[in-house]
Amino acid sequence: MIPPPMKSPLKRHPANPILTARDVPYPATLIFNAGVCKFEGRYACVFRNDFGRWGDTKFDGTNLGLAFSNDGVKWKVEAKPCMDVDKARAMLQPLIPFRDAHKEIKRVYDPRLTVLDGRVYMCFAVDTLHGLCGGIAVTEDFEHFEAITLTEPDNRNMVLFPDKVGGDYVRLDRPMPVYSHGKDRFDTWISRSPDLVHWGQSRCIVGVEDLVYANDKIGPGAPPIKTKHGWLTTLHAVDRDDSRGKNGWEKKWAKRYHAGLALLDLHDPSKVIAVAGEPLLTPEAPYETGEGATPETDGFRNHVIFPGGMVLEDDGMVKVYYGSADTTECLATAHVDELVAFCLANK
Ligand code: BMA
Repeated sequence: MIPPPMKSPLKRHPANPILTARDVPYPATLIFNAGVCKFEGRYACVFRNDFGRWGDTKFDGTNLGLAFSNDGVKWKVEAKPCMDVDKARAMLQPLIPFRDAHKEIKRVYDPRLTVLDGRVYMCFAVDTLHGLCGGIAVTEDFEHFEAITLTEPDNRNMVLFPDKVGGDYVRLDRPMPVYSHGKDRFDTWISRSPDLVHWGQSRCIVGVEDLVYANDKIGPGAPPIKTKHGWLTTLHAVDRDDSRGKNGWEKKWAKRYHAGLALLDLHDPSKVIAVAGEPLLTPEAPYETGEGATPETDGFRNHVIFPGGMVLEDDGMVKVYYGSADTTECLATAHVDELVAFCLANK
């Protein structure tokens, strides 16, 4: 008899949501999809802030806020965002030399942080007049950012590995092939680079069909962590049900986003060792589903869990940070060995 799939070991933190618009000292409405890392003795968090009127889906803008923490749970938000659209345009202008970045770049969002060789690399999505791109920038102080590369459209949800593999930088991303698929149906890809600028050897490593709980699209979540069993990496995995009705601020929201988990070979991460057979986290808590619909719980898009940060502590505990209902930032934890076992249960 086949044993039933192991349940996810991940536990929601009792302090959830750990970061909301109320913690932010400038106009802020939706605080979510943050990148989190440990850098110079403290936790750093760069979060997405879509600001406007509560309940109104027409936003005034998006910027990236910055917060620090000593324990990874309680955060102090800095007085100003670390990136807004004007700063992003100036930063990205060298990468689009024959176009005017002020016209070209519409917004920058969904930051992911990777510490590599003592510096912080930030991957982010960029909406441009000519499509959705993925960018990588580097910083040492979260104030000065230097842009390194920008993908062709359409691609986003890029995450960088925290170590080189076989001398190359490695990233996961999610290209968006609309011509061949004609609809949402996106998968997780891997690419390598000798210098962070030139990317290639691209392979699709996990397809939607590999996750029984996804029927729409899947892609990277947080940057992977290194374990002795392989690279452990979160995914976002979407199941769509068009019979779902109003579910948040929009008239209709048919998608549900789960967190998934995969284990990739340490020496060749294009080889997938295992993909967990059940979601790592599925929307259940009121701040994820919008149940109760208080202003705090009725999210912009309910039933969305989007992992964006993963921190491995010295004692083996793993902190997984995730955007909840595209409205707040949350935390869940488990031991790394339990996470690996959860993945391998489906091997
Ligand atoms: C995607 C992106 C994410 C967001 C998700 C759910 O298309 O915009 O930033 O979390 O949808 O709304």
